[in-house]
Amino acid sequence: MAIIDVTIPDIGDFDEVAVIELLVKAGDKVRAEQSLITVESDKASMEIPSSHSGVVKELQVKLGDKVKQGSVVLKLETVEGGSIAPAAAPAVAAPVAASAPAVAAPTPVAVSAAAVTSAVAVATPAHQPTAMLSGDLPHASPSVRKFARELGVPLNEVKGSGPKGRISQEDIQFFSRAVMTGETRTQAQASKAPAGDGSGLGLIPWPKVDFAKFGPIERKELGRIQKISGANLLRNAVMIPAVTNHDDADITELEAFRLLTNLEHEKSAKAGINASVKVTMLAFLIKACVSALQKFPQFNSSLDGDALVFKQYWHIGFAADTPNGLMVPVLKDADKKGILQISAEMGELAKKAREGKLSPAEMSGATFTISSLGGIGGRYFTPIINAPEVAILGVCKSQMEPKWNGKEFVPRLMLPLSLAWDHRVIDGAAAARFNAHLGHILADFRRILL
Ligand code: CAO
Repeated sequence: MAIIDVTIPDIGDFDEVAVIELLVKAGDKVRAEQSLITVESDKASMEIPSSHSGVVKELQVKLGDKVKQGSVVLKLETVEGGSIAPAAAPAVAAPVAASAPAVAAPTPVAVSAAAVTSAVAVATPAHQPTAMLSGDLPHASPSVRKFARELGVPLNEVKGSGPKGRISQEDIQFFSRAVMTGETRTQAQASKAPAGDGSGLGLIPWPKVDFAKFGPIERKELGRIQKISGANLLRNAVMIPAVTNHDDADITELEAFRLLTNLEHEKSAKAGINASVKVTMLAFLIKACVSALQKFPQFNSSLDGDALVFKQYWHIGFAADTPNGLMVPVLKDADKKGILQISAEMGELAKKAREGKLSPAEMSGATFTISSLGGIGGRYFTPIINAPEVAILGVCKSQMEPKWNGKEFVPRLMLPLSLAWDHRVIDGAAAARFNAHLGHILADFRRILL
């Protein structure tokens, strides 16, 4: 047994973040990886986990405190063998050296333009405020704060109806409903509206079924990433009027070029020349998407109230399947990088994602996302847009198909593309042109130089 300091780990690009929630108190028993506090910057909320199992001796932070990497969160009396073993806790980064301060990787709770949807979850609306960082934290209980975070509701924009403006769960529901429907509180209160009159969603309750009545069952809690992504997916699915255009791209020549490049790399590697990067189809897709995003800038924008924000940078998120759930690392400045660099960086980001070592910064700032199921299979699907982005490209497995060339059927390798887009920003003709441009580039990649 020993008393150690549990400190704030590497939290990416943020200098200082505010403590917005205390999840434990002195005397509490905690497990390694259990969340201790929630911190929030203007871009992200994350829970800071314990690096060891033990008993909390003394909290060293209070609500509203500003902390940074290395700040001591609490003093912990450890139990033997209670530290994080990398093998036992793949979702947690930074194995801890015996004499080093105890740190574990933070878990993003609401990272702007970050992790997980179909591709994506954990995205924050464009109007996500920087609130709660100063001393005047909105008055709300931890459970209400948690509820707000799950719905992506910015607490400082909610008017509390309780004593001294205290925010209740009902206030959060009103706020989220008002954002979706434009309804005022008075209308909402007056309306126990029947479905179909246009106010509110008017949904009937979720069915409650005693499954065990019909056969044996096993109940398993959702994982942390699933819980976070679920709330974000729901918001994105409900709030975005999304449409999907399906198309195919002829990648016969591009795939032949990719295979040849990889073969040459293998030969060079065997000859001792350092050329080990494996070029993937996704790297070409990222580059082709940047070309399409530059040609059709509204796809690289975000809605901000009644305005559109056009981004002059091209950061592409890509969905990565990991043991902890779906994550969306972001490849920054894809316009400035070549296929080899993109392939190498994607490989590193995907590895980090699988090991649970992505920092919030590595999951933030995407302007467009690609979700590729190409290595697995399928034909087409409708990905959910990662708000506040306005479009996402789904990619499935390429297949050899007979194509009519005007004289005869010839075998061509066809890549199925599914582009989902926000109809408030984009229209069907633009989406069809975007896909056509992608197809044009992928059919002959030299066109990207024109
Ligand atoms: N068509 C046919 N084959 C494809 C392909 C495509 N569109 N895309 C990839 N492949 C092949 C690759 O060539 C590779 O084959 P070899 O091993 O023979 O070279 C194999 O599939 C595996 O590729 P990969 O998946 O490892 O590599 P990638 O660059 O295509 O993808 C990554 C990387 C991180 C995106 C991927 O590993 C992954 O996690 N995909 C799942 C994403 C996901 O779940 N999206 C759905 C979100 S909705 O819930």
